[in-house]
Amino acid sequence: MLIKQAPDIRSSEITPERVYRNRRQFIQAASGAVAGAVAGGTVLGRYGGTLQAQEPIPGLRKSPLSTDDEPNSYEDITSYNNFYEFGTGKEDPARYAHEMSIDPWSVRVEGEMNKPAADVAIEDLLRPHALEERIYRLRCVEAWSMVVPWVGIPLGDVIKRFEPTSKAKYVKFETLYRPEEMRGQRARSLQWPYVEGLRMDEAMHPLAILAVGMYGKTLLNQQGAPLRLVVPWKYGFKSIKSIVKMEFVEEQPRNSWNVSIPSEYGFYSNVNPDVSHPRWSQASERRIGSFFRIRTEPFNGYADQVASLYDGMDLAENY
Ligand SMILES: Nc1nc2c(c(=O)[nH]1)N[C@H]1C(S)=C(S)[C@@H](COP(=O)(O)O)O[C@H]1N2
Ligand SMILES: [Mo]
Repeated sequence: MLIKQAPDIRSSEITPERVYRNRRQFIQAASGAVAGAVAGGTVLGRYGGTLQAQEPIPGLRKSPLSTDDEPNSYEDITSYNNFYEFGTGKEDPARYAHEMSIDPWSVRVEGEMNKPAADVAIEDLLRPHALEERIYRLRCVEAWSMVVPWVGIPLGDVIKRFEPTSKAKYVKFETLYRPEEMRGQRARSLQWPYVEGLRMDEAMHPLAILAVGMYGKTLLNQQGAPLRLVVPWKYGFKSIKSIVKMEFVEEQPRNSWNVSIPSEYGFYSNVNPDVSHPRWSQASERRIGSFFRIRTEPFNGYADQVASLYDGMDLAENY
């Protein structure tokens, strides 16, 4: 894929040392690494003419839940993105997402839960958990796909800490709303903030993760730094980026794509080759970086693990 050379890196785009230190602390907290275990300092990625800081993440475990598919290149994964907060073009996120500041970052957790509502600093959200590498297929509803070596933690482990009550039937997520830094939010391409949701049993499924990195380093902003959802058996739009809020709710949340075009995008959005999108077939997909189309698998190849979540449901009706 296209990698743009940085034509002109202004010093204002270079992250100050203080920010590096903070980010390093959050990664160390999360991976349980002792101080000084981060070798090599900061790694800088150059994409779309911008410079962003990434931290190497030490002490990663490899998850047995990974796919054997060959991961896409780092360049493909970080230069061809959907993140409408920065524009509707696939290259817009790589070009403009550096305008979003992600440090400090906290997540508001509230709703039907026993623990009191709280603004949880990302360091504290991650601290009790061991980060692991999970290689997953990501299937966009637009019939392209990628394979990404994510770094993250099971969403269910985080949810349990807040002790949702029996009234918590769904989890609702929201992305940062900050139009000064997210130029796509100054347009009405979608409802802002971006909202997504999962049924509680989907959210608790061990395949659902919160990702903070990929290829062994922290996420770039265009990927949804510093914290995004990844739900590999669903179309990509469920995997909401740059999360600032998690709420336990009784009613099914109205997700942004469903609000904007309900006839085309539902709530469940499980990958399903048998149910066409109104404007195109979902039977096959093009893996980014490859010329050929491949067959799309039910539940994106994760049917053995997740199909039972939908026993008795009509998946053409509940698309
Ligand atoms: N906040 C937010 N999250 C988002 C989107 C978005 O526009 N805004 N796009 C979604 C879509 S349609 C896809 S396919 C994936 C793309 O993830 P990637 O860019 O990391 O491949 O992010 C999803 N998460
Ligand atoms: Mo997508």
